[in-house]
Amino acid sequence: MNPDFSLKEYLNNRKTLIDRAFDDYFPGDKDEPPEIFQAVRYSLLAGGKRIRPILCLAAAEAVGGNVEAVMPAACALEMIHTYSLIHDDLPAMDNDDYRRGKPTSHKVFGEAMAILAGDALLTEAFRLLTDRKRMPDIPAEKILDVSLEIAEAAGCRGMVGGQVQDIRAEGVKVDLDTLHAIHRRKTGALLRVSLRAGAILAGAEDVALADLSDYGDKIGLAFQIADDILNVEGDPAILGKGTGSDAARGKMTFPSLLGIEASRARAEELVLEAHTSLASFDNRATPLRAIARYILERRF
Ligand code: GRG
Repeated sequence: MNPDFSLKEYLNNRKTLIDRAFDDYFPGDKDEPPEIFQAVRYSLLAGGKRIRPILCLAAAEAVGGNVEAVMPAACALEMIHTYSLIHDDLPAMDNDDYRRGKPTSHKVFGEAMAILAGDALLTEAFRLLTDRKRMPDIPAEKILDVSLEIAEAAGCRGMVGGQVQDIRAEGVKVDLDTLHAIHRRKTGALLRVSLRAGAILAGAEDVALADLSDYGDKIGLAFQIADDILNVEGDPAILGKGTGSDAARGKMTFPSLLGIEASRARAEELVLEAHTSLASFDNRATPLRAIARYILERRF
């Protein structure tokens, strides 16, 4: 690992670039009708770690690509993620009052507008992806491939399907394989495709793409285990949302199945495996190596 590399600086720099891009795509509430633009901006600019867009940009970098050239795809991934959080927080789902340290969308704008803000973010994400003016130097067939992969990762075969399996499993005792299968779709698919999107758009060779996909699988699972552990022993003030909700809902999680220590040990193993997946990459993958560890050690 490059000894001069600072992950903190890297993440801050990337977050600034991403926020600037969002400001450019959604400049304010001057558009009609203003309520929907306000609701979209409220959730998009509410903070968050920006892990998915940062992974997309870092994957592009790791294969020698240019960060700004893939920014629309990176932002589209964050928009899909943000829509999923808004809908997940709705009374019909988790009924949460706080997200990213702020009142949830439906608490501020009402339920109808929160549903529409989620719908708008999902739709606008594909608008951003498929607008030829946004990524003019990238071949159209690569953009098409990436759009399909993202749609698959976000839809019934990915995140939405995983959310359905997760709801179905509430209060039911499931085994470790089932838990893995749920999270591979619910959380893993979007993280994995974030890496693939950045790499494909930057022109990655097949071998590099396969290694990055493997890295994505490992960190996707590690991310979910870390999330489950934070739900047990995280600090709500730092998390920006409540804890203990998994146990209250009778949800099977990695800590409830394996215990906290074994869950942490499994996540540690996954981070090492993720590093192994990047063995053939040079220093341009330094950020990805550091992000794998951050995913485990994060406190929010
Ligand atoms: C409603 C279609 C639909 C799907 C919801 C993502 C999701 C599926 C639900 C969110 C609930 C949850 C706790 C999922 C597990 C892990 C996860 C996605 C956490 C939130 O992502 P972070 O930590 O959030 O990247 P920030 O706020 O940093 O962007």
